[in-house]
Amino acid sequence: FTKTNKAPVKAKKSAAKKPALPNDKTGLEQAFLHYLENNLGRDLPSNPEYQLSALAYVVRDRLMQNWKKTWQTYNENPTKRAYYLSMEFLMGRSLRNNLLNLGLDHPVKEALDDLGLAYEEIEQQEIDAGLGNGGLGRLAACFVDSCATLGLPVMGYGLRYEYGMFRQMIEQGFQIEAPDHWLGHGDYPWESQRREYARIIKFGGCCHSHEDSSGHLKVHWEGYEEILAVPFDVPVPGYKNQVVNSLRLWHAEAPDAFKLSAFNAGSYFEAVAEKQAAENLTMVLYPNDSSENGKELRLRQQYFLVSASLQDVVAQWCRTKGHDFTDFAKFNVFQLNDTHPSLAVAELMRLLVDEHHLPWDQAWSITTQTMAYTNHTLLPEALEKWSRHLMARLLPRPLQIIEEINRRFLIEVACKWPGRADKIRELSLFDEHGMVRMAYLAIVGSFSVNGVAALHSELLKEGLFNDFYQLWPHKFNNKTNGVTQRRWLAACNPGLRHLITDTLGNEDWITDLSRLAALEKQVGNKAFEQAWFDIKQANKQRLADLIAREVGVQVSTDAIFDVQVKRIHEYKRQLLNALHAIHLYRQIKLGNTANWTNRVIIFGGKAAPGYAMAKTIIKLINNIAMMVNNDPEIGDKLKVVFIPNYRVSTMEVICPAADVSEQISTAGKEASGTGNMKFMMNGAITIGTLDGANVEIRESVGDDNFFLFGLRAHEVQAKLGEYYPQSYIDADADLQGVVDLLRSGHFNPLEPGLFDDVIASFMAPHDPWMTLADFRSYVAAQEQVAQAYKNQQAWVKMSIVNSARSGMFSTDRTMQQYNDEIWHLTPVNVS
Ligand code: B1H
Repeated sequence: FTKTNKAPVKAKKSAAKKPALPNDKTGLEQAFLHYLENNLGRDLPSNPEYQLSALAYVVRDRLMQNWKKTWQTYNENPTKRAYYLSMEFLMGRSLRNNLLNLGLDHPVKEALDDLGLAYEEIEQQEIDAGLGNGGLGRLAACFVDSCATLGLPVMGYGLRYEYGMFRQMIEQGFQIEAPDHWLGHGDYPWESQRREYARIIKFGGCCHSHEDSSGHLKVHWEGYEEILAVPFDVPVPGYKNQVVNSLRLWHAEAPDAFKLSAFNAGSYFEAVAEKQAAENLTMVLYPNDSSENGKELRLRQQYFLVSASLQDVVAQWCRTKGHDFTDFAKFNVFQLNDTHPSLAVAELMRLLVDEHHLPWDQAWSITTQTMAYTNHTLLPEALEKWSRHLMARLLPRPLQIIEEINRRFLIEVACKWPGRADKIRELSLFDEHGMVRMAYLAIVGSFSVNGVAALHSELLKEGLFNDFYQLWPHKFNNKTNGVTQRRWLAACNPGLRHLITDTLGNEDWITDLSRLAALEKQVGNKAFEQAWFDIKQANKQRLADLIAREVGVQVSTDAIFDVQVKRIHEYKRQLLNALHAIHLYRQIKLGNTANWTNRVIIFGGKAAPGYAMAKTIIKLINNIAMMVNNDPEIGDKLKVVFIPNYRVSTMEVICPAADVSEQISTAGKEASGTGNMKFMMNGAITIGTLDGANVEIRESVGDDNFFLFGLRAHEVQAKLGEYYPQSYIDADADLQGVVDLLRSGHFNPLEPGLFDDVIASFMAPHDPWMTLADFRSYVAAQEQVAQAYKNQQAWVKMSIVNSARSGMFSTDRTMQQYNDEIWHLTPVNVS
């Protein structure tokens, strides 16, 4: 090594002059072999894991170039930036997506071909980054993809869990959880550690206040323990625009000085144990979708994310602007992904007031101009509350700040509703049990509050947040979710990608999904319709192979592929689908098979490990499957399969292959749904209730291209308290038959009583999901599905229309709206 102490300016210039890395077949081949041989010390043919590593390094080099350029562009044009704070980023695999966005997919395949290697086999080696539970986490991943593609200066902030979403195995029909040590399999090629940006996070201790020399009250947070937050950056490339944004994931470590005194005092064992405890903070993702568990470690994780991220942004600010925060809100905006990061409101106040000595009012004005909150659920059990006691012990200073925010807020409430003690009680940030209502904190501290689908946003204003809506109507808005068509169409459905591109004459739809509308002109074009059909059949074969491999069941691609994949939750009503499976089984056994359409009912999804009912529903589905699939009399008329370990990479095989998309939640319960959009884009027809974004999907495709059933949200609401499940059974012989069969123990001959709780749940008058109320209309809608599928041409037409009208469900549209109506960022041009 020669020591170079050149001035940085010069170094930067020479870096800028560096020739671009070769992106042609030969250049890529050489780069690949270079990494395989020199970095990994392997020769061809090596095993595919090494091939993946080598290929990832090749791609990483090319991302790095653009990453640096993007940073330079941002630094040279200091404009407003947005920060997406989220406890979850469900990224899945990155290789294919990165290749697509860099425009390297074709040359890389050619290069590998040349070397006698199969790209498809190599990419299978990549482990999903499962740093999320479901829709909320995957939405964050789609958002950052779209922001990079739009050239928006948006950075994601999250946690680098060492264990992501658990791996689900099915044994004897039961869900078994195994740890997902996704980082333990070697290094993660897409991250770069950035220790120079590490921050200290405080926990515990207590607060003391004293007057400073000018008579102002100053608060000191003392006696706390410190944990180090170390950032790992993951590149997020835009589509062929040279933009590479960052996803910054924080990892917890014990600082070097940690418990040094304890070590020195001879408490070696205790000190090591405590060090380990510090590092546990980011060890594991909490696997609860849509329910809160109130665990101390979860609160620690939330504060850790929020404090590290805000310190990072504030430090960056101070590097260029010193301690002048006048324009802070003009240059920074934080989007809170649900209430999980809502402590950001208190933490920004703390940083501004305690550490940068701003007066409260100025700090509050800045905070309430920089925070924006997205709500993702109306379910009461998912609304976060944290006990004041826990907060007092863990976060004494943020708690004090929340108390002060509340004191001032309640004065505002009293002015709006004089003499209304009930309003004070109902709107207070602290409930009657001394719990902090995190959603209220988020609303009070934000200038924007949005829901994630039109219906959901309306229900927020009418119900849950009505009082806040009356106080601040201008804060409330809707941003209907979307999905990125790069991953969810272009990358996962290459057959359709090529047909669409050939038909439209260009790939503009990859960055402007509304262009798909032009596909509708092809309806009636026999050759196009045939090609459309053939692609679906090929995709169904790919899924049939996966099912054969993972479930051991042979399914025919001539049958309807009827798919429900999502988290297992009572409100999503996998149970309704299971009852329908029993109904079909029973009809076959009764010989009522005139005009029959063969069907494969496909389930997938994880149950939270502590959610007993959801786990029993999985077991029920598997028991039904066992009975149905092994009965020769049933044959291909009906198959039921439960695909284990549903995750992003399995959805990439499933959604291009679905004929029917099951979106059957109890109306008013699913905030939006995003799986519904992936299916639609890939030409599946939805059978669904008027819930979440289904409403908008149906408006887009028209009621001829959507199978609607079930109670409406207001009907569900109106029925509460006078819902009698037995009356539906009395009025419906089919339902009676289904329930009797289930009760008889037909599906659990060796496990008596196993499904008693499930049966009791849908028989209870207080069943909030009203499963039986929708049974008849669901079966009727499914009969329409079966009849419609018989007319292949009409079905293909519906399929084309669904895809053609999916334009508005791109996250490119969603992000454009966030930007136009909330963030107001200027897009950059990197070149
Ligand atoms: C959604 C969650 C969620 N809503 C708590 N709420 C969690 C709540 O770990 N936790 O504690 C995790 C997740 N997830 C989903 O968000 C909605 O149910 C979907 O309808 C929606 O499409 C999705 C994205 O907006």
